[in-house]
Amino acid sequence: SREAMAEGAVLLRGFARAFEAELLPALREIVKQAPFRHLITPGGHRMSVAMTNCGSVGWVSDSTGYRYDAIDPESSQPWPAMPTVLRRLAADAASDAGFNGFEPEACLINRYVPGAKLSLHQDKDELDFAAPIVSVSLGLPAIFLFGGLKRADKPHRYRLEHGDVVVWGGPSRLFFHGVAPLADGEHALMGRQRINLTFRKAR
Ligand code: MD3
Ligand code: FE
Repeated sequence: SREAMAEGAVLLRGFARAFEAELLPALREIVKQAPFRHLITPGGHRMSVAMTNCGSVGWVSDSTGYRYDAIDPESSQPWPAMPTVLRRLAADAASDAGFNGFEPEACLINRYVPGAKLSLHQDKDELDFAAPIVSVSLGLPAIFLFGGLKRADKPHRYRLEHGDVVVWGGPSRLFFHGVAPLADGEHALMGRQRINLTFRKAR
């Protein structure tokens, strides 16, 4: 199904389920090479969400700021390559939402355990705001908070479940958003966690 969340934001419920059999083993391989870690924000806070990346660049945060980097600072090696199944999932979802030819460079992989959250923020570290962002939710459901261009805009709440894909383009690309503290639970395939993939063009 295809649902409009805001101008340019399209929710494709269950879209990733067709990719699951190839997707989950591919994610396991990435995490072996580049394990999840808790990044430190420039303000000195340890994020409750654990992160890793695949692709030619990855998003990192440390005391000096946020950036896209070709090298994983933990291993001093390039990030794992983006597997074909991830590229295909992102490109197929983008074209379903009206963005043809989406070729993401970066895939940020976020892991939430019960209680983990992501405070309201904007994604502004990319150079090309015309390119969409594609996000894939796996595992436990989460309440996604979706505001507006101003931090004070009251967020709408969406429950994102295993397999849901959202394509964010147009005006919504710069909207404030976040994730409410994850409720406890057990997912049949993913266990006691939520994994979110965000595919982006970084430069
Ligand atoms: C709306 N991740 O990594 S995905 C992030 O569930 C992030 O892990 C959340 O926000 C997560 O930056 C939300 C959905 C998402 C991603 C990027 C967006 C929504 C967005 C950029 C602009 C607007
Ligand atoms: Fe974000």
